[in-house]
Amino acid sequence: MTLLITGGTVIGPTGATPADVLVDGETIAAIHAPGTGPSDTETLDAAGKYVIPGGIDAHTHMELPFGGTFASDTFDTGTKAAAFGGTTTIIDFAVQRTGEVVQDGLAAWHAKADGNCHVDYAFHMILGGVDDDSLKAMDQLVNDAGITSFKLFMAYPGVFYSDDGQILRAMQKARDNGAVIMMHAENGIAIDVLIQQALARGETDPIHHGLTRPEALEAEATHRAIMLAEVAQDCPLYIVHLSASRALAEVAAARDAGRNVFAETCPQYLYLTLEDQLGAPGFEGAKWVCSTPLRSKHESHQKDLWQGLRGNDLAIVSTDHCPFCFKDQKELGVGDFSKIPNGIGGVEHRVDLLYQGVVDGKLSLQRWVETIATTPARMFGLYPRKGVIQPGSDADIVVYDPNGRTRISVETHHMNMDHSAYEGYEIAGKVDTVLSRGEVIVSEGAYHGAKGRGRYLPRGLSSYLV
Ligand code: DUC
Ligand code: ZN
Ligand code: ZN
Repeated sequence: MTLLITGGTVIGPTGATPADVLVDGETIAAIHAPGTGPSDTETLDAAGKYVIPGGIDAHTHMELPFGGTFASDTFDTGTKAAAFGGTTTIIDFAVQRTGEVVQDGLAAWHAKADGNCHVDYAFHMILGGVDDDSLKAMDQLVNDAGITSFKLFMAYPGVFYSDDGQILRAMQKARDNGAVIMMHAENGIAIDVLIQQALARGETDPIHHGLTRPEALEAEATHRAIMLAEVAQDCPLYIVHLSASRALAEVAAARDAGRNVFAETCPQYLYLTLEDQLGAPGFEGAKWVCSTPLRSKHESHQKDLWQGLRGNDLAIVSTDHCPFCFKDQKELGVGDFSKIPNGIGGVEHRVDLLYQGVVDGKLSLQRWVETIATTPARMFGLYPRKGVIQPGSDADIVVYDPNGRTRISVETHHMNMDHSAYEGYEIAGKVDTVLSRGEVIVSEGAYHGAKGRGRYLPRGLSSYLV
């Protein structure tokens, strides 16, 4: 079946071009000058709208067991919500828990996702224990399983934490096999001291989650990760959920020095703050407990992060989608902020929230598309199948209406959460139509896809590998 998307403006990393896009089956067949495509096909009118590659959220945690509970979106609910928001690929984190065989952790993630996803999906692998076996497993995952990126944690001692020696060994392995090391860069050993001291002083409210994870300990860990990657012969390093100015400065300095260092930020760090959200009265702030934490509005973090996005020191915007309901889940931390499950849900809103950056003059249209789709595809070995509108690529396409409006609310979102981190936010734009591999799965706010239609995407090596 063919479909001609007519009258729209195609946005890609190289610019905005009025063009008609011909979809044949699951892929893009041709890009035609306006009005010159075949006349015997079904058409989709995109006049006055942007035609962009489907969003790729390179950082989600569906069903993650964490903080004594499970992230509340399943692969079913989470990928459907993603589709509504114009995200047609997610890269979730499979988990090797400490003491577990890496391949068993991966098999468990396939079992959760298989047959349940509404859009295509891939996996990174969290290594909860770096030892001889897991180092060997890294090679096997890169060569046979389509997993070419591994996340390590400098935070969460006793849970996911790796020490510097373990990190160095994993980086050396990645340097050899071409994988990317993704780093949760916070000094978890020092943070745990600050947490114990705060609790001993009776400081139990959610805001103390942020106050015990100061910016300095993100910057320090970011610096250390960059230095360890240098020792590992410039192993490709990708800093996840970067939230703060001084951590960004570390990444920028490394990049200026020509290093193989990349970073992502997330919408929560671009829009939400320590004071206004995490510091909300009573226990309300628990909704915004995530790590790295929201930062102070009295410092220049948000301005610096937007600038970093413009200049490519921040390559990607992902969500770190890790939703927990307020009732019974966030409430596990009443009276002790350290027991609040860490995570914010946002997989449905990333494309819109970043478009608001375009409206606000903080990001160009091209950079919007690059940070939400094209660069994630290139960074994580999905390009050119995903992340671009060009012949031969999967027909994952979003028709975006710059004259529409989106109001974010728990009343209307599709994520399995009993609150919204962005309640009441208004976006001057709207996801109009979403195609996933040529199939219209969302139009006029209605869902036409199906659970199980999403496919696993084995990934290649990063396009940015040098
Ligand atoms: N941070 C979060 O907020 N949630 C899940 C894991 C993480 O690193
Ligand atoms: Zn993390
Ligand atoms: Zn995460």
